[in-house]
Amino acid sequence: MFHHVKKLLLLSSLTVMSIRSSAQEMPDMWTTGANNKANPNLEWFKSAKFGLFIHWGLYSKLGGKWKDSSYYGSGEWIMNRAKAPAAEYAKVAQTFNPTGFNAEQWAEIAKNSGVKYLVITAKHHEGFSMYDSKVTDFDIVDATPYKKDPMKELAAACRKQNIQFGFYYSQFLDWHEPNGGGNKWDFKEAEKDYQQYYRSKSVPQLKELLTNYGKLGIVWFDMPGGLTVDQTKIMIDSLRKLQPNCLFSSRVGHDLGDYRDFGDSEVPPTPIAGAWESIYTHNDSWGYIQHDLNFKSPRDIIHLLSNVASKGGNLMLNVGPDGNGRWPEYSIKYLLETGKWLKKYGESIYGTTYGLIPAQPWGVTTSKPGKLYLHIWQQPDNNQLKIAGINANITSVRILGTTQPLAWKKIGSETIIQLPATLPDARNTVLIMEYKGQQQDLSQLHTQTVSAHYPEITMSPVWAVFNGAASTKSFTYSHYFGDWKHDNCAINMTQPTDALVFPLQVQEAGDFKVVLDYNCEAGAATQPGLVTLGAQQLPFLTLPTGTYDSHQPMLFLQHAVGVIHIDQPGEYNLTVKPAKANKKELFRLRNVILQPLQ
Ligand code: H79
Repeated sequence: MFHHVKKLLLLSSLTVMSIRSSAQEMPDMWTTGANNKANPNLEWFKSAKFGLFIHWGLYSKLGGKWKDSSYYGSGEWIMNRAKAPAAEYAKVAQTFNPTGFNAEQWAEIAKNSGVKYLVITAKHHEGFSMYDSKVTDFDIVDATPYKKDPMKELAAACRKQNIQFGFYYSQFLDWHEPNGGGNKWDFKEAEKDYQQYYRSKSVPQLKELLTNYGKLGIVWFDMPGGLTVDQTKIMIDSLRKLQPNCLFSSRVGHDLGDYRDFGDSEVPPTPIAGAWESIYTHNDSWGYIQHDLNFKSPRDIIHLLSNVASKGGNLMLNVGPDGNGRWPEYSIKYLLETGKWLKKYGESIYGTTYGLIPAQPWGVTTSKPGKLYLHIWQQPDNNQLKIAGINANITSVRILGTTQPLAWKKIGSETIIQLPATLPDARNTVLIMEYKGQQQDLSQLHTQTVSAHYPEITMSPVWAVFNGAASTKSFTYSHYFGDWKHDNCAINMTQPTDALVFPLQVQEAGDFKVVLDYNCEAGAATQPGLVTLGAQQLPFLTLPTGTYDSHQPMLFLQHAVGVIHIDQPGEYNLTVKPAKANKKELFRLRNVILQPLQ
């Protein structure tokens, strides 16, 4: 006999379910927020949704090798990591001759990849200027055999393709200059005059970029430092005069940017209003590394793009051309493949905002007035999409790009859409649901949909209700160097009262294996924990995975703790908590995974 699972009376209808009042603030070690001012210049940016980032500099010529050593991780940091003397590193310029660079071709690939804006490194932390600068001789025209300004051509080629063009500029770090931030292996920290650096290089160069390359969409600042709020304001004002419509990224510092950037390779856990951007690189490095072949697949890119869009943001994806000016073959191939997907399904990305219903076992949603786009990443095994919470009057449901209506019906609060046995795109087929009237914004709803028709249901604690001291924290760490990962975990669970409660909307009865995905330090291992659903209890002991250190991979264990049975569809609460008062926090819980058992 299975225990009968009691329905939760509290959660008797969708409208009274717990809805997050405001999006969660993400702690981050280098991101600052934006100024939140109303800004008409943000309109193009907010509807663009997909941008291309390009890291290109002397590090691209090195390709991840300095002397006899190969480096992994962020290739544009190679000078810093090798502590290469500035004078010696500067000699790389003497052989930097990117004859393979073809602005027209770059812009054409960008166009066919479906990006609406392009941001390229004018100067990264290494201090080398990839454009014709009068401020220094350490630039591509004066210091290399190439002798030409590739940025002039690229700016023109992008405009021809109707792509907004922008520059990345590292305004504080400059390992080539005695007064620039960061190089302490050649220059004494105590002797640095950052003001002098801003006055003599940074600001004059930013002025060149804002003067000589036509209308810029964005100046993408990175790594603020050395300036007070007032000094930053003065700098921004002096630059804005040159191009009042140009957007500045939030990494200009002190919350003075026009839109918000998250950390490198970070997507916020919950939908967020306003203008913001996630940045990712195609492989592990931003700058070209010859031996870095860990490229994201077209499916990965399409999922990343639709996931970011479903939360209301832009994705700017990076490619690292080599020292000859050629893009990695996989980057060309997979970006063009993404572009093909966008040709068909772009309506569900461009000009959209976050989805009005929460993430589903099958995928995510994006929206426009009167339209909900359903991004199907995972087809249910019964070919029926069952969705709770659609309260608008549906007028039609179609596969995007076809005129063939899909059959749908409403049963209670659920909408059931009949899918064809095979979807046209196994990576992400998008349905368009058109409706009249208002659709309630349920994007912050805590409830997790559980269905037996998917291989597994993954639930982040970000959506749990936190009792006692339990809370959530974003853990940041890298595998190699600068290839940041970010995982939100539940923390501070030491007492049975520090419980996580996951409100579930279960669509089908069944047995489910409960798998806890967590990190646990050795000292916290073997502590007793408990998963409960009604009267059912799954006791477990924590297992060690290793410590957390931002410069080490954070290891997670997928620990199967038992089976629960659900008698009938409905609303339930699943809780995870310490079984007794423990000395240490139970673990850092990243996900609760439910696997339907056959
Ligand atoms: O251009 C790419 C990166 O090179 C750049 N942002 C993206 C778009 C970036 N620069 N710095 N960071 C990202 C943050 C780096 C922080 C750290 Fe470190 C580098 C932490 C560990 C290594 C600096 C050096 C702080 C500690 C050691």
